[in-house]
Amino acid sequence: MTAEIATERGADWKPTACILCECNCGILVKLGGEDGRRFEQIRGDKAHPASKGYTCQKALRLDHYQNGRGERVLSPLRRRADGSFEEIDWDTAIAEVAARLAAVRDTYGGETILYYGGGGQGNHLGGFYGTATLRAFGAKFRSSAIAQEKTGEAWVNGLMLGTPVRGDFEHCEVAVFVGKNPWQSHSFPHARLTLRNIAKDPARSLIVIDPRRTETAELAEFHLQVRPGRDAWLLAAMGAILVEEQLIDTAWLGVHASGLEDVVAALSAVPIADYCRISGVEESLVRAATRRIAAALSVAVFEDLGVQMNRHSTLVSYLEKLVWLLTGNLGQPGGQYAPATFVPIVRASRNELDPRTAPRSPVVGARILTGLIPCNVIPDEILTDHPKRYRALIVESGNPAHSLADSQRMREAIAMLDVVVAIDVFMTETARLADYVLPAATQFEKYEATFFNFEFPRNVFHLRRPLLTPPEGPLPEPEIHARLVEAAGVFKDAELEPLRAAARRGRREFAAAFAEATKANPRLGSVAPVVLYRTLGETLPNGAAAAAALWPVAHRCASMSPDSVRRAGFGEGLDAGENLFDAIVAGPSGVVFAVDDYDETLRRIQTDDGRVKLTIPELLGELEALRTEVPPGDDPAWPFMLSAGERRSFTANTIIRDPSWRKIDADIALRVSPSDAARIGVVDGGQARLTTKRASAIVAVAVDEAMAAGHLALPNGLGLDHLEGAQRIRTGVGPNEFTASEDRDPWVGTPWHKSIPARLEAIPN
Ligand SMILES: Nc1nc2c(c(=O)[nH]1)N[C@H]1C(S)=C(S)[C@@H](COP(=O)(O)OP(=O)(O)OC[C@H]3O[C@@H](n4cnc5c(=O)[nH]c(N)nc54)[C@H](O)[C@@H]3O)O[C@H]1N2
Ligand SMILES: Nc1nc2c(c(=O)[nH]1)N[C@H]1C(S)=C(S)[C@@H](COP(=O)(O)OP(=O)(O)OC[C@H]3O[C@@H](n4cnc5c(=O)[nH]c(N)nc54)[C@H](O)[C@@H]3O)O[C@H]1N2
Ligand code: SF4
Ligand SMILES: [Mo]
Repeated sequence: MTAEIATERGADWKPTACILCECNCGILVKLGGEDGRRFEQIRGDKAHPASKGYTCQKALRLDHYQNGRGERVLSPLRRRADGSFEEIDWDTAIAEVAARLAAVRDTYGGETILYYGGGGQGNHLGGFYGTATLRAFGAKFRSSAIAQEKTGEAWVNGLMLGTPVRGDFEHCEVAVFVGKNPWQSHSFPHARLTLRNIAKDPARSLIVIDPRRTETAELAEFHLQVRPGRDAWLLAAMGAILVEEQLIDTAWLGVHASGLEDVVAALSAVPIADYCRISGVEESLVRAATRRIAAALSVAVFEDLGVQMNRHSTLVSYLEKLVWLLTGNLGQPGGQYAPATFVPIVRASRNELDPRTAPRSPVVGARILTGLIPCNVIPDEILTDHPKRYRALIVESGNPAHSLADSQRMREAIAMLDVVVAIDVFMTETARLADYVLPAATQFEKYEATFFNFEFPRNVFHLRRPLLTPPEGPLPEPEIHARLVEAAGVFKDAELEPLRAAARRGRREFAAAFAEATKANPRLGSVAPVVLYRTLGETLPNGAAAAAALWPVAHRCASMSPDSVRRAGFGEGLDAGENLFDAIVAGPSGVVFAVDDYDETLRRIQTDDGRVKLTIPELLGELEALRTEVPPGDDPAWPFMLSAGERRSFTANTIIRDPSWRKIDADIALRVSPSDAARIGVVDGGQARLTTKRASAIVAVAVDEAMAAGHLALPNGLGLDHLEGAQRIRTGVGPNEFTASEDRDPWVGTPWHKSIPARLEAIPN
């Protein structure tokens, strides 16, 4: 750390990161208050190599997570027969949970234990240790929120490129956002600054595809105001225009891609004018935006929930990628890049991509991608008498009874299980349905990190240090998993003694001892994170035992991306992994673990022949079938399309439960266009009845000029309880009361949350 940064921070400013979105901006926190535990002041950390001092308004309100009125769980809890909970001590909780999971394994097989979660926007270390618990009890299947948003894109990226990619918005000439509102949702560094820079530069353009005139669309040169759920027709038209107007970069494609003929044939057959009309966007505007993309030196694209949680989501992911691939926007500044990997979090494996070996879920046979069961099929996998139905559920840092599609069916499914264990900081909607609740320390009371490491050309990993000690009761997840694994009897503590002794002598000796021990007893290797935590962990400085599981990760990263790690200054060979690991443990504001050049992206393409595969036959079939499909949204019985779960200035999934963290109350209301509001007779600040095929409820209404007629938007992160005195108070209604688990993508099971047929009615006086 330089002297300058040390003074700027001063002694009382402690470095950590914001945990509210995947950017994880570095922040400095000044603690205060009577007990010294309040987050009195928060500001951006200039020493953080990715965010460099940037934050948005949400980070400044993090005290509401740490010290808000969410119902914090302070002791392990066990459900009584009458549904109430009693406090139990940790030894009892661990012994009983282990016995219950073992009983499920012995009676029905370990594969009937499902693990959901493992981390939200700011915490992935716990889920890493959770892998050891799964192995200890023979569990095979896991799921997380990623399997309700990113698996379609992961499949398409896997088939076409063999690697995840992201857009370089800082340097692009043209930025395209498809169902993404980065002004509110961020997802790349310095989002608002970057958007403003593009908007004010006459040489650059912003293209936004969104039914709402969002804050991002407001800045855009081209706003393609698509009708909800009709992006497939729009993107097909854009691809077809590239072909028809001969805007394809054939020179680049000739060198870097294969399968162009099939794609050109399929796109040539698209009736452009019809598809533009179906999409609701003027053909001249679609053509102008497409030409702008083709004319640009570089185009960066981000598709997100507006299309990933929508009809034809996997097809749309494919068409979106075709648009930037056909125009040659891969592997150059301002185009798409493949970041170096620390932990592969959204990467489909070769096994998963190969139809002969692709794993499937045990009951309904749903495709498993990135190791995850599609969230929408979880109820189908439980509410059945199939012999392999799940019998037990471990939920860690997730709130599936609230966040996943169809809360009603999810609650029914959870009630059918033999045992449910929730590991959470708070008494969540899911924890309340559990048999055991194991209280976790908050993300500021322990070592934490995320694996959302997508920066380029300098990629960053940040191991955060605790700011506070946990109160009596809650434990960090690595300790919880270590105790569960020990209770499962996977190893005897005496087996760890030689490893501990070796760790005290040095890292080299430890490496040799670890290799030997796991060879002699493969069960030790199967729970490696816990073994490392209990051995190597005890020798790490500043109580950083939880970092121990990152030791093999650092080595794997250094061996998989040796040039990148060397360029980041960590040397070569075994030293590189060791040096990287030491730097991670030593660096309180994050570490640049990989430095790349732009060509690295092309080298990271992992298809059979190292070229981009343009053809995905299944999806070309779906493209063809659009011709005869009745587009959604014209059913007179359901005059509205509801987007359930919009990101706003004060939403953050279900991480903050205290509603007073919001500075704007209207943030929680259903948005309606002025013309619809007038027609129905609802007013801004009033209430109305919202109905879908799944539910009907009264909601607060905000009349919003940015909404298109016929479109409704309900925010995410509502319908959460917090405590006022001893009373639980609920704010708003959970978006997934209105959603249905069967409404999902045929390939990967992602939900159609953003175009739900709905009715909205005034409430009679
Ligand atoms: N403030 C805030 N930021 C967040 C989060 C948060 O909770 N709050 N959560 C984080 C997480 S987990 C994620 S995954 C990201 C998600 O980030 P985004 O995907 O940007 O979030 P959303 O607001 O859900 O959806 C984006 C846009 O999709 C549009 N949309 C709705 N229907 C359609 C449609 O049919 N077609 C198209 N093209 N667009 C449509 C909506 O109008 C909206 O503007 O945000 C992250 N950042
Ligand atoms: N209808 C609809 N539904 C949606 C969306 C939508 O747009 N529309 N968006 C979806 C998206 S993109 C996402 S990512 C999901 C998110 O849904 P989930 O996967 O359920 O994640 P979160 O809501 O972030 O829940 C995080 C949980 O972690 C807990 N937690 C916080 N810190 C810690 C910790 O240190 N340790 C432990 N053990 N727990 C902790 C919080 O209390 C909370 O219960 O929601 C999804 N649901
Ligand atoms: S952009 Fe995301 S991580 Fe950064 S301060 Fe805002 S919510 Fe937090
Ligand atoms: Mo998400």
